[in-house]
Amino acid sequence: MSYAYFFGCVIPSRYPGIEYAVRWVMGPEGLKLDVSDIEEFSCCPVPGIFYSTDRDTWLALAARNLCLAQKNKSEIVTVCNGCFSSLLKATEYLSEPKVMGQTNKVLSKIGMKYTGIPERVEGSNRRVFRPVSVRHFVGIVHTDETMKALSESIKRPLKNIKVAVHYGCHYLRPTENTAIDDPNDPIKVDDIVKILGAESIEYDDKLACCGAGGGVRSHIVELANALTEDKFKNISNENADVIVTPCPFCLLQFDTAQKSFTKRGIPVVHVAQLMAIAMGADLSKLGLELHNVSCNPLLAKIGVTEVSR
Ligand code: 9S8
Ligand code: 9S8
Ligand code: COM
Repeated sequence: MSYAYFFGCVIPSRYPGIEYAVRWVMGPEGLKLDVSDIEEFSCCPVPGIFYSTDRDTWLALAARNLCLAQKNKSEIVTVCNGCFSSLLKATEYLSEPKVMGQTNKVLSKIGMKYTGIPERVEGSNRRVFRPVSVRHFVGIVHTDETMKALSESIKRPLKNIKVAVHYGCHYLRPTENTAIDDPNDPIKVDDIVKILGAESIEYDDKLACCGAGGGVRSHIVELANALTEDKFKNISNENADVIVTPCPFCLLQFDTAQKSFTKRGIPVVHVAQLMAIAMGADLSKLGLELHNVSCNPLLAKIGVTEVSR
């Protein structure tokens, strides 16, 4: 299967080290998957702002991104929960012929048409169109074959590291029809953390929102930070060494909010960065020095040279 990277906005603009980590982990030095770039991808667009306020504009922009993957016949690899949910939901909306027609009227202005990817039905001349496939990085990694390859590629086992996994809302409930994990008892990021040699700890309200999503951070940052503080207290009570999330927006929130309520910060990394650390990537390329909460205590505990800030 060929994949196309979809990095969204937060990763390239705020945490470019996550992009490096994802490329390294999926590429020839890591899991050796067939992934390429589609340069013309735009914002997904962000669900908390566009989907919630202007459904037609949201769908037209999302459909444009889906058309680009359709042309390449690639599955989209999202690395952000918001991007995953937005693009996946768009494929579901577009499965309604009337909605597809209306959206294609808009797309025709830029010479595009969303149909889904044509597939010939075996043993007949009939073609069916299957929706462009939208995947989350975690869903791709968490397959038997890839988990086996991952377990064989650990160079720096994360012994004695206590990880607090934060999943995030759009990972747990991306749409009404689809899930990548059990929404009430998710395991996939915890499983990845364990394969890397670390301990995944339990803490109260593990499945609660980070506080930022749905436009809350943009509108009332104090409220977003207060919600983050509640989660932080529960994580802190269990003496976590690091907060690990599959969502760069949750990462941004945990990493920036902490200074508003604590001096004893807990580092926050994307699950791809944690994988890259354990799989032996060059630590100076992972952008860890750009995180607001220093990652050096974590690196020291893993026993590797700290990055300069
Ligand atoms: S793109 Fe524009 S703002 Fe963002 S990172 Fe994820 S959600 Fe999609
Ligand atoms: S940001 Fe990422 S996925 Fe969300 S809406 Fe609630 S949690 Fe944090
Ligand atoms: C969170 C995205 S990942 S949004 O703020 O809910 O759109």
